[in-house]
Amino acid sequence: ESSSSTQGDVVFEGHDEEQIKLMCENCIVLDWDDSAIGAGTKKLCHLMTNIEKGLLHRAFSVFLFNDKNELLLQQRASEKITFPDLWTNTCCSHPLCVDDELGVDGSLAGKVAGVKTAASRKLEQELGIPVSETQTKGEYHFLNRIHYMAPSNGPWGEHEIDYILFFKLAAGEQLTVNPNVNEVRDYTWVTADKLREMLHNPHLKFTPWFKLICESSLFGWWEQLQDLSAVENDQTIHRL
Ligand code: DMA
Ligand code: MN
Repeated sequence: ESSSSTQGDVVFEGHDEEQIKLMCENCIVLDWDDSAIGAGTKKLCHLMTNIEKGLLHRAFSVFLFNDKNELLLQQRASEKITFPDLWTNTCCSHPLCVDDELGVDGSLAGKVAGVKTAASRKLEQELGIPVSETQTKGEYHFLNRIHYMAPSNGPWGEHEIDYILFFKLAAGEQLTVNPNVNEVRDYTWVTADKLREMLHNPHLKFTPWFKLICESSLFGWWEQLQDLSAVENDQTIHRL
């Protein structure tokens, strides 16, 4: 779909131009076993009318921790078409339907490698964390995949197989954080106790996937941050 085809499109009325353009990106369309079966625009993949017919795509959620075991949270910009203004984990997005993000051989290891490439691309685009820093100052750990569906505002929603990635900054390292205001309204580093307090604050709103992950597994994983070997590389797709 070319960007000219988004002009005058009623579903984009009143939305931000930069975010409308991103709706032309090609997401990876999946069957329920997480095999790629095609490409679909971000727009197509996030319309509830398509999701209700079973359209499913690949996504990732990064949880980035510094060397004090604090997690970086972001508040989504008001410009975001889906889930604006909500607090969430460090960075979420979609690997695109291109060779270095698809995973060439269809193996889980290949798909994880593609998702990590996409994660570094988006950590730079959303939070201004240079790709060179995620490549050298810490390590990604693939934990598991979560299959979930969640409606957003208006005609929009999510239906994804979401790769959960922890990123751990190496001891003594620091990252450059310089948010893109079109993507990120605010950010903060939190301890587990601080996050628990935020989750109980009725004035703060969170994304549905972040709430699901907090309720199911985040705090347990967080306690094992020093050695994730017992919880990483889970082959099961968890249907939430
Ligand atoms: C989509 O995130 C991915 C998940 C796991 C919900 P997003 O809406 O932030 O994507 P993007 O940043 O590409 O708009
Ligand atoms: Mn999505």
